[in-house]
Amino acid sequence: MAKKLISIATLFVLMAVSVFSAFAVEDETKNALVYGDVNIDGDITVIDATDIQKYIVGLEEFTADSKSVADVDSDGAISVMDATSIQKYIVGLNDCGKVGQQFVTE
Ligand SMILES: [Ca+2]
Ligand SMILES: [Ca+2]
Repeated sequence: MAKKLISIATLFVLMAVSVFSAFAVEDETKNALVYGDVNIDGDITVIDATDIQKYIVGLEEFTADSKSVADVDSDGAISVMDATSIQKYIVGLNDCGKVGQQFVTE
């Protein structure tokens, strides 16, 4: 009887661990997208601002994820204003829209 209880307890622990891991993976995916990090390399740099300028003139293709985090002023369009907001963020100015905020897909 005691043996049976132990194996049931072990089963619950294993279930709890796998549920926890599933949540951990989900969180990691959500953390990956940040407004302004257009090339999704984990940093907001002048390269991201440049990528937006290239996108505007047709030199760069954006993935759906990149498009989601590129419109940092939330006006519905990816424009030079968004690139400017990223540049402001880099030099520490205010009025940089949602740059640096986490993008949540809900
Ligand atoms: Ca980046
Ligand atoms: Ca915009």
